[in-house]
Amino acid sequence: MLTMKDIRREGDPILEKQADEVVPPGTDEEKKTLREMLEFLKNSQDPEAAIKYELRSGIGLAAPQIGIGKRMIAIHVTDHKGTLYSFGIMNPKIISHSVEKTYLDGGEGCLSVDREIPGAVPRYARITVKGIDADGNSVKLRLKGLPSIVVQHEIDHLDGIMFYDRIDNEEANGLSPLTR
Ligand code: LHY
Ligand code: NI
Repeated sequence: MLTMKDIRREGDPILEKQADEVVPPGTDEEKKTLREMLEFLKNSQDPEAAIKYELRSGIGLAAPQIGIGKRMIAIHVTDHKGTLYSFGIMNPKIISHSVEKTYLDGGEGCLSVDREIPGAVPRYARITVKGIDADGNSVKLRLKGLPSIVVQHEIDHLDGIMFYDRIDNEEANGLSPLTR
């Protein structure tokens, strides 16, 4: 099982690289990795497991963060309405997005960054993402709110981009924030 020991921290070169596409539908090992990433997020949000394994609570994870330079992300997050978005996707691609942008009120954090970095990170308010799930099936998802922001944060990791690279308080000034 994955723990904080497996999480690469800022400064690790793998977090600065472009991750490789997974060859569809993904090998059994790649599918297993994706399931383990999702399991890590679930454990991190389970109060007992989090204490037992000393996990920092997380809602999203990208494969490069566990040292695997492949295009795979996992999300386990509840939106403002209480709907759970829990999935792993290989080769996630934003195929369309809103013109409207937003930012997370209070800024973003990162499991690979052990310090607080204030600042607003402009993100698309709504996105449509396609990719392949952990069973090897094609998926297409329409997302808004927190799930949309998390997916954009995770896809950035696949392109070697950290949230602080995108902090732009001036742009955010003209946007309406998303409150958690
Ligand atoms: N995980 C962050 C986490 O706290 C994701 C995140 C994204 C937090 C956006 C806040 C805003 O679970 C990661 O850093 N994954 O890359
Ligand atoms: Ni991150």
